[in-house]
Amino acid sequence: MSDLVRVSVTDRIAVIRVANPPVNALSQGVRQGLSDAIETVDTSADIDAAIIVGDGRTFIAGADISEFGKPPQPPALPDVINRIEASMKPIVAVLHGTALGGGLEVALGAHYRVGLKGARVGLPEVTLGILPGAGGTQRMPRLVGVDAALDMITSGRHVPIAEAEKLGIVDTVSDEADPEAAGLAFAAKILADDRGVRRIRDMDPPAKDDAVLADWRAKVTKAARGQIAPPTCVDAVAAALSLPFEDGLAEERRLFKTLLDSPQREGLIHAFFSERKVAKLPELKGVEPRPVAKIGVIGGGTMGAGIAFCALLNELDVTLIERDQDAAAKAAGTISGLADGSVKRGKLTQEKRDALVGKSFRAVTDYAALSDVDLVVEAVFESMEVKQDVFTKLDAVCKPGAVLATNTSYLDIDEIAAMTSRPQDVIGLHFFSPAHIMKLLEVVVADKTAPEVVATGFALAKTLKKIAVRAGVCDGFIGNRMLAVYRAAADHMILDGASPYQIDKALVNFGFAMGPFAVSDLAGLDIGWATRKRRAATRDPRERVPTYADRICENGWFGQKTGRGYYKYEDGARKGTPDPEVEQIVAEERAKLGIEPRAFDDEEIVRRYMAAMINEAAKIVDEGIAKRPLDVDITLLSGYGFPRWRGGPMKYADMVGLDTVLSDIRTFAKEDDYFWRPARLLEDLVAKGSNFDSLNNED
Ligand code: HSC
Ligand code: NAD
Repeated sequence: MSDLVRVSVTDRIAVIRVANPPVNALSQGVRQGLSDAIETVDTSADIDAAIIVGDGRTFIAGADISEFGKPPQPPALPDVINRIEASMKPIVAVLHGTALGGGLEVALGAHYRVGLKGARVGLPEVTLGILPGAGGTQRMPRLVGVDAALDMITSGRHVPIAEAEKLGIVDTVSDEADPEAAGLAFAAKILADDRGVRRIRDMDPPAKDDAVLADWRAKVTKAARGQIAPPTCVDAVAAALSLPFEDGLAEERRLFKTLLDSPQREGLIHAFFSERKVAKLPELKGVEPRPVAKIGVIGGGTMGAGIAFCALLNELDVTLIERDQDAAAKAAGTISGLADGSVKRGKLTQEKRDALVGKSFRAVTDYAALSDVDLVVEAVFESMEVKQDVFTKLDAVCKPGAVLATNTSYLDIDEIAAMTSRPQDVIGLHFFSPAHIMKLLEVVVADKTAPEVVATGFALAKTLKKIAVRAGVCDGFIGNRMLAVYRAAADHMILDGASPYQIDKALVNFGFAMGPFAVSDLAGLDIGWATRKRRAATRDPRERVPTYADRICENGWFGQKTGRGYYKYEDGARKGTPDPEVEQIVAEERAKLGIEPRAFDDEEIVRRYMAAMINEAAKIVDEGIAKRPLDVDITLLSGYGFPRWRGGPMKYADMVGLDTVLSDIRTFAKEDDYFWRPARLLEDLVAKGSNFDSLNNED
């Protein structure tokens, strides 16, 4: 018997205990152990029934994701589950923690299911680009009906145990805290009532209604925007409704394999593991963060108010400092408005809202109110002078050990830190707008930042339910520095003949949440205009300048907030429509520059955009601004709308082939060898026949 699955017997009931920490994933040893355990149960005259429990904090959280893409090792999970179901003695699965994916499928192979309070169940395979491939798509519809099954399978959501009981996924929810005790009590009752075995495979499937399936297919295909797993899940469930059980299983396995072999699966699993690895930095091993309960926020504008609200929602005490009473009152009003919105959407109770805004928050003007805060986030205007003045004041009032953070987008944090007597406590915490919604937090480490301060940044991100990425100091850190370059590639394509609408469309079709021009309209065109003006004096004469963008700004068209930008937003619409006047401006600027426009197809647009992005990312990794390629991937996935199923730009580059990307860059360099300068790291990796992923495991 494998060590990962232990069997003991209590009162003629076998306890099959899966012990594969941390989440009892169904690795080969667990599958073998489960199979052997059922054999023992079936052949022992001393056993009348069995319960399957998970050791530690959870039942089984699914197949072992790290095995996907490697040669399969027997026994296959579907066979193990069929073996459990075939047992002649009642088998009870006891679900605590999270029973997910293959874990829930094991439970569906059992004859009865008991849930513990607080447990959640789900079939999240779709989020990894696959489908429940161990009978989930065949058994779940038989158990809960087509709509409930498709809802779970195509969304991957974690269903709270009370809802799972209502749906009929579990037979009962036990009050016991201990899974073994709950399972033994339930199994004893099954035996006392002589209820015997009960197999989902023997249940009739729900009737097949083609119209219902067509609706689901249309709905998930639209939402999936290029992802193949969701509609394939619908196909698998359709098989459950029309085929005998065994044939349905075979069809499920066939569909599973097509998804398993797809690059989308590779991209999504890379995203899954990278999201977990991103916070594991060798430099933070064994470093304790400083405790943070009270924070200060300086500036209550777009970012400051969002950061303050996010902190309040996550139980921190917040003191906000503004320039004068009016601005403080305005900031307090913004935060009340955000809180009211949350109450309206059912995210916050009125009572909780009143406590957060009334007791845990205050907006004032006197920096003395910050004397006992543990951490401050500065979010004032993007001006070195203003920020340095703020940090001088913070240095004077904050207690020793308080972390002093800036939310600057581009400025040199070393210069800001130099204004204080404690540069070791100064760090960048770069939030994204809207700060209470966007997941990404760049933790920007300056020259003298102490390791505990970096650890505190990561711990704060966890408190705020954000994904933190470590970045070094440079103009724009990881994300905005890349954005400047891939946006420039898009601008060059416009100068040469593409339209903003064609570029946006090509990139949305590629999978981006939005195209770069729609993004600019959302963020405000004035930001880029100010940056161009700031950089004009130091600009290299070889740099191509998107003068058309300045012309648009000169008209006062700053995007959505002014009703006009690259797109027109009529009557406050949030989705813009193409603007012929913008195209006219672009045409005029091309003529002024003597450019004869040429046609671009969508493929070339994507190749240029991605090559620019990947090349800059390679420079960022080479310079140590991002420690690993995965840090770049997570930045783009969680802050810049990069399609998750492509894994991030570095993973995408690996999948396309670095030699292909480099060859594109060299081709483009023939017309503009100033912009298209290949990154040294990219050249090195191509020369070695290696890839970005090879750098993800270096400590
Ligand atoms: C599946 O089940 C497919 C099936 O349909 C079977 C198909 C077979 C078909 C065969 C046909 C022939 N595997 O997240 P945390 C690691 S697909 C391996 O920080 P939490 C994780 O990397 C699976 N490792 O903890 C981390 O490692 P580290 C469906 C897994 O408490 C550590 O565990 N299931 C793993 O915040 C802790 O994880 C899912 O998608 C796995 N399945 O959250 C569930 N799961 O310490 C995925 C976790 O080295 N997991 N790890 O960094 C989760 O959603 C979360 O981990 C939990 C816990 C909610 C379980
Ligand atoms: P904003 O103009 O909306 O707000 C700035 C606020 O700071 C104003 O309310 C102003 O009254 C206040 N302020 C100015 N000087 C102050 C002082 N000395 N003391 C106290 N309050 C003062 O600006 P924003 O968009 O919130 O940007 C703030 C910072 O966040 C900037 O550094 C910006 O680069 C950065 N940032 C902005 C975004 C974004 O999308 N807007 C995203 C990430 C980071």
